[in-house]
Amino acid sequence: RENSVWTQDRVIKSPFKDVEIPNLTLYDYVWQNLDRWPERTASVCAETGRGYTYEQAFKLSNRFAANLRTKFKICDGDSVAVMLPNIPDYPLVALGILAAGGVITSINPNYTAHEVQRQLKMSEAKAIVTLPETVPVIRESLNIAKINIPIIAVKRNDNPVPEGIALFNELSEDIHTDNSVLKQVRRQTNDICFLPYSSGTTGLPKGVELSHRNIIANCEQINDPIVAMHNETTSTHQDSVMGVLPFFHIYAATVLMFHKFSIGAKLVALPKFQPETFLKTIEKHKTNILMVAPPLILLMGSHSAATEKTFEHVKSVCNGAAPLAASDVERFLQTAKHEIDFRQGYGLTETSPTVTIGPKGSKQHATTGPPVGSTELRIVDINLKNLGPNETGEILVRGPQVMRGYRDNPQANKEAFTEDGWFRTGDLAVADENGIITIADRLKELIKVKGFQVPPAELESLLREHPSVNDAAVIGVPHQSKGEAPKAFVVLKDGHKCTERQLSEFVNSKVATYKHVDDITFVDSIPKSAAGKILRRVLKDQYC
Ligand code: 4UV
Repeated sequence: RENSVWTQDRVIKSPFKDVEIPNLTLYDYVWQNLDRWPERTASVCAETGRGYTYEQAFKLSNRFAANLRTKFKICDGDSVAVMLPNIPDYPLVALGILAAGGVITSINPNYTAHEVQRQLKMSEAKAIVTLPETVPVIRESLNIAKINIPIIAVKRNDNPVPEGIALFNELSEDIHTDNSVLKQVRRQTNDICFLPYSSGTTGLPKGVELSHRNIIANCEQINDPIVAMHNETTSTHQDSVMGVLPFFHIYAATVLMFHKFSIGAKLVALPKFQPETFLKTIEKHKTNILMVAPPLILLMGSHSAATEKTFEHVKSVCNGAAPLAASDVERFLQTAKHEIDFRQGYGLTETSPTVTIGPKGSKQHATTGPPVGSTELRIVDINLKNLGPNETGEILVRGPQVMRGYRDNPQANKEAFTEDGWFRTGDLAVADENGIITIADRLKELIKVKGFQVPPAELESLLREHPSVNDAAVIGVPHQSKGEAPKAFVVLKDGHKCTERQLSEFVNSKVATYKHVDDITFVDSIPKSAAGKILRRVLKDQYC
């Protein structure tokens, strides 16, 4: 099969079988095999052991769904925001929203009120599900946005719940719920079901419209026997999967939550990341499958508490979301000592997310493998002309997992797709004779800190809001443990004085910690093109 992946027109075809995409909603897809593992643990909290069986998860999320429709008037196509850490209830909340006919818009639980309000407004969320502890942030965000939507909290301990907040627990456990309202839900497989936010190649975060079919396609693509990391759930086996990547991000949402629920695995949710707890959880829950990003690979190979015993049950490890140093993988594999099937996946929020993944047993750790089933790639030069094997260019993608588009943003969609419908990733890569991809660089302005998106435009617009700032530009610079960190260049207004620290504090109070700007250089001017675009490459070459 190999060597036939390049067509005469220099399009790279997948070496894997085309996928069949069932004509279902994601909700029906995830539950379709429920009767094979009703008593198995679906999700469990790594900290408290609180969790649900598949049967319970199904029942509770359905009741929650019915109450979303009756008590909260959620209708087909309405967005419902989820701002939760990785708790075992997350998949129930998410699947409940889908069962109610809603669309999940996932929000980073560490966001500030300033960041939350923007997404609530843009997604037109009709309700938000969160923790009692986060209610004050949400109330502040609703105040800033001047909107009022109901807040539903997931109670997971004895912490007090603020007044006037409905509880997920009561809504999902109420046995008097009339589930027959769910018969009114009309959702088709091409309808939107998930609306995460991504800045794409340029600008501020935009709503990424993913359909039921997009995500189901991606689940089927990673089910290919040559690609799959899991083993079938049977009467004698259930994979234990580490839920450390944040569920709000597409990598974990599809690959950990929806996919792992569809195959009946046990999802171990880690609500608060701490290196020791993470490593102990792997050992205690006998993790078989680990989905991680580069900082975790680094940690697993270098932390003093990471030993052979920690990884005793680990069979497969997938890395993605940011570039990985081959030496970090080697160190991890040496620590684990036994044979581990390590692979990289590559993808984006806009592609549900998986575009390429290494096949089973691949030892090419620096590559991200060939395109998954039913997926075609092109590597192109700046004129969108197709390049051939071993030539570096931008990756374009076509496949059933590619988003419908950015919500209400025709301009961004025009830039994101070529005229003949290929999605532009903004990543630079090279493909070998067998269509195996190595990511070379990022062409787009996006910065990734620990694998999280940090859109420079967001930080630039905050910097420009400061009364002493005339102009600003932000670029990503290499960082040893985070991969990249933002660095700002600021032009002050004539006659104004302001310290780096004052500016940092001004910006950092409005954004989540991983977006913090702690490196600011004052300059006389920002290099720009004739059209006014910031010449980031010039800044990089000049200062880094
Ligand atoms: O939109 P996003 O935040 O999405 C992601 C998705 C990560 C995935 C997807 C499928 C997998 O199987 C998997 O293991 C991980 O992070 O950011 C998209 C950008 O992240 C960079 C690249 O610049 C994308 O445009 N990126 C994603 N995966 C890799 C990567 C990788 N393996 N190596 C280098 N950069």
